Amino acid sequence: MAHWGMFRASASGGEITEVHPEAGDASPSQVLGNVPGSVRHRSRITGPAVRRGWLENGPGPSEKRGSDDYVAVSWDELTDLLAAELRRVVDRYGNESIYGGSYGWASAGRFHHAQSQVHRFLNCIGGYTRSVNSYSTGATSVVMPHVLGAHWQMFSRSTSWDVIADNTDLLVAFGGVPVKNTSVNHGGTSNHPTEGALNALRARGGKIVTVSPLRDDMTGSATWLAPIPGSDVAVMLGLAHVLVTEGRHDTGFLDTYCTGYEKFERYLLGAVDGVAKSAAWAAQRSGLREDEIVALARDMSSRRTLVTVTWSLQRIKNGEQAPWMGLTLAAMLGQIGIPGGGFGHGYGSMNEPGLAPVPYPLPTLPQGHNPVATFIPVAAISEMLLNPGALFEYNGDTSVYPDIKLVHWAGGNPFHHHQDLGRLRRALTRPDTIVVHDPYWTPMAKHADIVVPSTTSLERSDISCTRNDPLLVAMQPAVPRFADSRDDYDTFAAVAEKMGCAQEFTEGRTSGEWIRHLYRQWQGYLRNSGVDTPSFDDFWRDGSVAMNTEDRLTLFEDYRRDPVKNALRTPSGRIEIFSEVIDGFGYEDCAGHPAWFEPTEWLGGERAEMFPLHLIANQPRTRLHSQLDHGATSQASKVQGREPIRMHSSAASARGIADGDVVRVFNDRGACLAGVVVDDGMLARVVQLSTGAWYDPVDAADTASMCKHGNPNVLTPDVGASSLSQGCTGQHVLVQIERYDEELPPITAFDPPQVIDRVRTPLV
Ligand SMILES: Nc1nc2c(c(=O)[nH]1)N[C@H]1C(S)=C(S)[C@@H](COP(=O)(O)OP(=O)(O)OC[C@H]3O[C@@H](n4cnc5c(=O)[nH]c(N)nc54)[C@H](O)[C@@H]3O)O[C@H]1N2
Ligand SMILES: Nc1nc2c(c(=O)[nH]1)N[C@H]1C(S)=C(S)[C@@H](COP(=O)(O)OP(=O)(O)OC[C@H]3O[C@@H](n4cnc5c(=O)[nH]c(N)nc54)[C@H](O)[C@@H]3O)O[C@H]1N2
Ligand SMILES: [Mo]
Repeated sequence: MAHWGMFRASASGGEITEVHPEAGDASPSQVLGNVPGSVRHRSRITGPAVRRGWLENGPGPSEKRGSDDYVAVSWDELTDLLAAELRRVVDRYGNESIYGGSYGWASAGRFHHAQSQVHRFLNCIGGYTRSVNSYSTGATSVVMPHVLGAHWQMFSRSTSWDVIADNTDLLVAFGGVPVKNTSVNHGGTSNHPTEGALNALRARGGKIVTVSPLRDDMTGSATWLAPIPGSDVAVMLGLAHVLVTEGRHDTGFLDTYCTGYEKFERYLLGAVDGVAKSAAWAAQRSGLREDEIVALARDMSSRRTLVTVTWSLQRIKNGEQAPWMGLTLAAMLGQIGIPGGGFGHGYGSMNEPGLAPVPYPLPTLPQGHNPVATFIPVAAISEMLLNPGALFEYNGDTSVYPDIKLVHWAGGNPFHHHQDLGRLRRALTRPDTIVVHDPYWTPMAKHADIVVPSTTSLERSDISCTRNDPLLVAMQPAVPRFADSRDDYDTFAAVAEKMGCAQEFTEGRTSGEWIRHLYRQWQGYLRNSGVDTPSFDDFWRDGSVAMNTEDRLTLFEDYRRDPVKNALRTPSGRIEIFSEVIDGFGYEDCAGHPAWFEPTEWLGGERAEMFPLHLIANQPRTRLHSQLDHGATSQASKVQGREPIRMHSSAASARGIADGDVVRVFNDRGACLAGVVVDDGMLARVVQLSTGAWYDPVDAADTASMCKHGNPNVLTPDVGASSLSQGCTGQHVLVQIERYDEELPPITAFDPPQVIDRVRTPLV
């Protein structure tokens, strides 16, 4: 099982040679094609290693990170060094000075889940500074609990695809429903039903309107509206304005199920600032036609309509507004809680929304208790490292950035996920020590002082399952452990032993015993709820257990049925179109109701005079994030070895650029090369370059160096969505593009650094 689907692997000589998707999967992911050849790829870390400068000079800030050599050490030496350094940092600076947020997707599997392992371990040694929220839904996860009393429940208990296919007459999809993203589900998935559901909706006579700068955010027939990126809130306000001025809004629903609509309406109609957020006003900001907006609003109010907003729309500056305004628009239509109507968030962002949830808890490795209260919003990593002691705003509180001495990462790649990589590199010079566990020499591993070679999930046993999939799956190793790599669990157990907390960490179990234990614990829980499951041995032999799911859900059906008994977990118990709590925070960049804020990175502003193209840094079609970028599916998409950038023919020809050319994409933060694919299925001033090409600087010693491979995060802004959420804003960035006529530098991202073998090359 992988995050992108269930498969069987054929192997030979310690390597995966072929993968066969699960027979029941309606639409297996092409990302599976990256797996063959990945175990013994040259970018694997073959054994424990320590950065030469760190070994020679001891811990301390260093500008050599990212360009230093490494020294091969034994496992015993590595675990000695790691235990001693953790002990030194804890004794001298306290546990708060360890940053253990360790954000990232790692691999599927409940026991070997890298974040659970590193957090459990760090808790055993007294805790760590943690991170809160995700890069995925940073803004949503803070605003939605205030206004809807829910966050992840919106996805895991969303209206199911069957219900949509059977009932929705009009699907209005902001950000589309990009089927490419439904490849993936956190923790795995055994089926991919999205495309089939969209086709079933169409076959019933349902209509789809996709609102997105890219045509292919919707597959199959649909009406395509392409607003200027970042202008969706203006479009939604324009739609809302038509509803009110034509008396098409559902006042009964707003009175019974919502609070604060009147205050929002005053803003909408211009009573507050003298500006009516009319369809004409929206047309000016979005580039859509006024009559298109008016017609859509009328259409929406006369049929069973589902308004859905992808997560990408909140991964921008003021990202709270689009989902909040989408919800408000759906509330005005009055169909929330009715099958096939209402609101959705994240259809096409991940496979989970629209899939039936499992009604009981899943086997989980307990992470223990973290006595350190210090935290950061996850995307504030550089900010924290560069500004110890500085104050920051978050969700109504003012907190202080800690002074971090040691960064401990397992299962994530900040050079994939973070913005403004030049700034991240400067930030990573600051700590005394950086520890990275990864199977591969990722750019993050190449910035580590202590490099811990992990196994991949193909090399170990585990249990996988996720909250919206019926199958609990026995993951059995397909190949033996690669070279001198180890399971993260065994590494942590060895370090725990040296630090005197082995019993607390392992509870006396091997990894095999833990997997059996987690299964049995889960089985006991289910038995108490009257559900029988096979014995562990039968489960392991058969390969999976099918669980019950709650089929045919409609989001907030229960709330609609009885808004008192099933009150929402908001202060008012209702949908908060105006939130007294958020209003009370007094933020300039987030008001008490959804509102239009002019973006910083957008074509409507001054910055576009300097950088006239809007780059969409969205999720890659051909892989999960940076994982297996060297795999066949990912490599097949590259252009002259560079990540593909899609451009409209008019933007390309105006710059003397042809399909297949390599270009330099740049702004005042950085530059990267990319390979051009001309595509007219997008706005003329929009370009699209997905995340995930491994960061590959021309000069590894220079933090501002151009990335020759095509990582868009050398360009993106490192700023929080707002004082409320501080969410990641990596989706949008303004750039300029020129043809690159110089000799092409070779791609070196997948080459390991120089690793000195100490036996043969003694250090002086
Ligand atoms: N510009 C821009 N940037 C973005 C986004 C965007 O839209 N635009 N999207 C953001 C989003 S939504 C996300 S979720 C992030 C994703 O960012 P990440 O989750 O950090 O990206 P991954 O490439 O999945 O990194 C996972 C790492 O875990 C390693 N790994 C796999 N299995 C194991 C294991 O068993 N043990 C250990 N120790 N390591 C393992 C992999 O080799 C890989 O290096 O990126 C964010 N970045
Ligand atoms: N194949 C694959 N699937 C994935 C992932 C992956 O790495 N690979 N990553 C997974 C993860 S961790 C996450 S969090 C989700 C993320 O899910 P999302 O954030 O929803 O995914 P993106 O692909 O970044 O963006 C979806 C689409 O939104 C459109 N868009 C961008 N800006 C705007 C805008 O201003 N207005 C409008 N209307 N549309 C806009 C883009 O054209 C883009 O294709 O994807 C998941 N799915
Ligand atoms: Mo994500």
